Amino acid sequence: MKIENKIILALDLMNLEDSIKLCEQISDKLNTIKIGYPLTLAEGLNAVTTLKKEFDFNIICDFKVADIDATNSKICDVTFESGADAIICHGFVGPDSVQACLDSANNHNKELFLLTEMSHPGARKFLQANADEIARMGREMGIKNYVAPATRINRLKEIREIVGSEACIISPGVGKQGGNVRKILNISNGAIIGRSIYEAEDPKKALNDFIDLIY
Ligand code: BMQ
Repeated sequence: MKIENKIILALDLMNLEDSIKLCEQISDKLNTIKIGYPLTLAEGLNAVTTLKKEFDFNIICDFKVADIDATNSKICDVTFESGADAIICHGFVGPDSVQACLDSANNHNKELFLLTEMSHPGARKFLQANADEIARMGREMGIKNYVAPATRINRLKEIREIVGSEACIISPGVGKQGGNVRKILNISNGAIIGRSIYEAEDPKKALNDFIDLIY
């Protein structure tokens, strides 16, 4: 997946109309957006289908899929059929659950991102202790794409070492959560940015300011 300007917009607005307006403002500078539960629970998977049709972005569905294998297959299949180009799954559920997501992605000729460690403070409590193992599992399974935190640069480096230089890592936690876009893009292939853009008075300017910091 080629991420224009190395920025992925986390489109966590609560309705499709506002989402379309925002996308119209930024679509000349971005080609990849991440859509999660806020927008899809509010508007349905139709939000994915509509945004894909209107803008032809790369759409990463952030559903943090974390169920048994049979259920994961169904979640991934319906997501890919709605027009998503990629889906994010959790790794802590283990290899059978993750394999079901990978199989669905491969069957649809789409991509899977494996979430390793999360960016928020609470990730230290349970997830951090197992994040390296999750990344190792992903590598052994042949997974090419990962999510790792922009808020802990040392952990990001450690996860990069495990998954290897060829893997694609995208990182949430820039801006509002404190991560530095320039620093993390020495390690990650893309920065996921939400509120710092969509809550800004001028989202286009906010995005351009991030791009100026990168280049
Ligand atoms: P924001 O830039 O903090 O507003 O948004 C970050 C986005 O990344 C949100 O959609 C979060 O749900 C998501 N996210 C995250 O912040 N940390 C993680 O570890 C995983 C994740 O998906």
